[in-house]
Amino acid sequence: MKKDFPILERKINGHDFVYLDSAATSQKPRQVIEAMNDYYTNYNANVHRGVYKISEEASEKYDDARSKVKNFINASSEQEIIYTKGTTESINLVMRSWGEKFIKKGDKIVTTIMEHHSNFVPWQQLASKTGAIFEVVGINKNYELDESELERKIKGAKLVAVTHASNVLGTINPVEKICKIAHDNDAVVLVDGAQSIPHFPVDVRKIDCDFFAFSGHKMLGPTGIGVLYGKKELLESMDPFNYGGDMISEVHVDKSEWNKLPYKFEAGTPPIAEVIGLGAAISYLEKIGMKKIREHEKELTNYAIEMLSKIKNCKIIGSVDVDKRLGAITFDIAGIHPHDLASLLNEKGIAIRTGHHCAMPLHEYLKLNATARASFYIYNEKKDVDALVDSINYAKKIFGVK
Ligand code: C6P
Repeated sequence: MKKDFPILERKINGHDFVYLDSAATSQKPRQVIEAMNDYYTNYNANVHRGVYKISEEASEKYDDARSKVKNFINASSEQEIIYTKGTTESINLVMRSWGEKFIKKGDKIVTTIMEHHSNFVPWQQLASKTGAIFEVVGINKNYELDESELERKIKGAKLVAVTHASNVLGTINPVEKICKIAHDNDAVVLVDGAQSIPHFPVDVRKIDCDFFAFSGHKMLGPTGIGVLYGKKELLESMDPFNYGGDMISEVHVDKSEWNKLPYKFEAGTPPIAEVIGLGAAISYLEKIGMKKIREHEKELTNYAIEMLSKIKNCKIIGSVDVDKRLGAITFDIAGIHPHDLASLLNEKGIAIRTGHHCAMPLHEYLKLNATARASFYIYNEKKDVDALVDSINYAKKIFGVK
């Protein structure tokens, strides 16, 4: 499969390229690159506007991608699939179009300490603007959400915003159970699926979430395209996010009327090549099978945890139970700053991420300044883990750390 990813054939600093930063963005297979190239080369035209051949071809491919997304997450209808720029924009859309309309002073918004800033800051800001109560659920010693705190805080909540899987801890949250508790309390649930959808099967109807947000670029697709899934009745109750072309059905000097779903939320010319690229990415993932992808990553994660645990003074910040986590492994090597470690790994052709991974509240909670993170995807192999471990040991030698 690695041969489908041209970038992985590169040499970096004279070494084979070992890409361990797929939680930040995944690499793209030829099939996705070629689908986008084909659009620009052979049928570049705006969609839903022209009655000429290439515009019809572009519209057909564009619409086909929405149907692929709908089937991929098992939504009820294509009207529930809104294209956005990515997870961040999807969540901001909900904050502005649903939150600003329905959240009032004294209402309770519940989120968690393991959120990415994208699913934390919008709610913190909405609470501060409206006078709503902002509650944050903590984690236990196994790096899982504290369930009793969660149940207590959800009581009386109007919105629960929770990540499906943490980009730092790798923890997979029991979102189905959270939706059940939240709905028993009449709360709306938004699930941040940025880190889950690339790695295992997602069924939004089984989860029963009200909103589900994700990005194309972490699931083999291009940047600049993401999705907001929302239950139809909720989307219908919301105001538009942006105003302009395509999102209207009628415009008069004194008033306008909105287009039907999903177009009500898609103002302006959409990112057509990116939508087509996302469709190709979904086809690629489906051809392999999401269950098979999960199995491969579980095996790799297990191996990585086993090998990293053998390194003296290497602390894994996350659960060691692979059934409950993803292959994004955050760790700390006592005595080496993560940035220094990453620079040395780069010399060996290995790419990892360091810093707070856009999860500062979690780092503060865990009393950590910065951490290192290696994250795996379908194209990684055990030999990539071996290269990582060998290079960490090399870095320890260079820095004189035991
Ligand atoms: N996390 C990481 O290295 P965007 O940037 O909109 O595509 O995705 C934001 C986002 C939201 N939620 C979670 C759980 C995420 O992990 C991310 C993106 C990357 O961890 C880049 S900061």
